[in-house]
Amino acid sequence: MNPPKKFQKDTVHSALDVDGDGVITDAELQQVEAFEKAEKMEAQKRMAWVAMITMIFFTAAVFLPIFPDARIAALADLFSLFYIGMASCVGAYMGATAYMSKNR
Ligand SMILES: [Ca+2]
Repeated sequence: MNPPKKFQKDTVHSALDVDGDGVITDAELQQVEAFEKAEKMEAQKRMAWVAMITMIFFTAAVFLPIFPDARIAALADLFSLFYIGMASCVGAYMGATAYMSKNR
């Protein structure tokens, strides 16, 4: 039988030893994986919120009198792309969340 594997001193993987006892167990690896998954989901949620808030603020800003009509007309094509991009970010988040909760 092979001897147990050892990590070098101060390895970059020492964060995987959650309880700090010097042994990286399968349970600890699963725990770290779950943490990373939760972190990723949190980042995606934040992205969706930022996209939604940006759309709202942008729409409000365009209606302010400081925004000249000529500029709105010139940027009309860009505006629709902006809304499609932001809305698809929100939609993708909602779709991914619904898909993940279905497969649980
Ligand atoms: Ca440990």
